[in-house]
Amino acid sequence: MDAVEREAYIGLGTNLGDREAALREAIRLLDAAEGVRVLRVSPVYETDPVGFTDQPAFLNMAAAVGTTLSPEGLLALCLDIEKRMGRVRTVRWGPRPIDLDVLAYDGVRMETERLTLPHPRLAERAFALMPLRDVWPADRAFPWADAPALREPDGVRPWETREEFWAFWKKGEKEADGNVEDRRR
Ligand code: A4P
Ligand code: MG
Repeated sequence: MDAVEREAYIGLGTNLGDREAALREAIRLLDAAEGVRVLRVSPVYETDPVGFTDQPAFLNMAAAVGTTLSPEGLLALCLDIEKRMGRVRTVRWGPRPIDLDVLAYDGVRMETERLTLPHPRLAERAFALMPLRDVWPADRAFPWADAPALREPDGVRPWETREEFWAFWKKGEKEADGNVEDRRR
């Protein structure tokens, strides 16, 4: 029996090495994984570091995925991709070649030792909320629309968006809607 596909939202962040290449590689690995397909990607934002501030600026973005994995399965995939891409955990909130967080999974609310959904610090973080809003389904209200972090999204700037940035991934399938791609249409 085929498992039901549900929609989940991954936040991506990077502030070490070739940041562009890291975003592209992480999206490619997500889409290539069994039980996951990337439905939409947000524009890329350049963001000032939050938490531990003495580190380089981040690139942040979000992706909507259709998945038959459980929430725990999707988290495990994210951690595996981070590991395969060479992330070594040192300082909490410190610099990283790639960070993949499960921002939300369908309407699921849960809190275990390994996984909290929606992501515990989401509501405070413009660098996660702005791209998440970009990939949120147009026909559903955005639950964090009134979050204070969105009112004055300091330190979050649209990053240079290039036509060819996602060309490898679009596979020539869809035309651009702004710069958010939607493969469901
Ligand atoms: N975990 C629980 N819930 C989740 C979830 N929904 N998604 C657990 C992902 N992980 C979740 O995270 C630690 C553990 O959290 C995971 O093993 C998982 O079991 P981590 O990625 O190992 O550690 P971390 O990322 O260093 O810490 P943390 O607390 O997750 O940091 P954040 O919240 O990811 O923040 N500033 C800007 N501008 N842009 C950024 O992207 N990122 C961070 C990291 C700090 N400042 C930033 C940015
Ligand atoms: Mg993380």
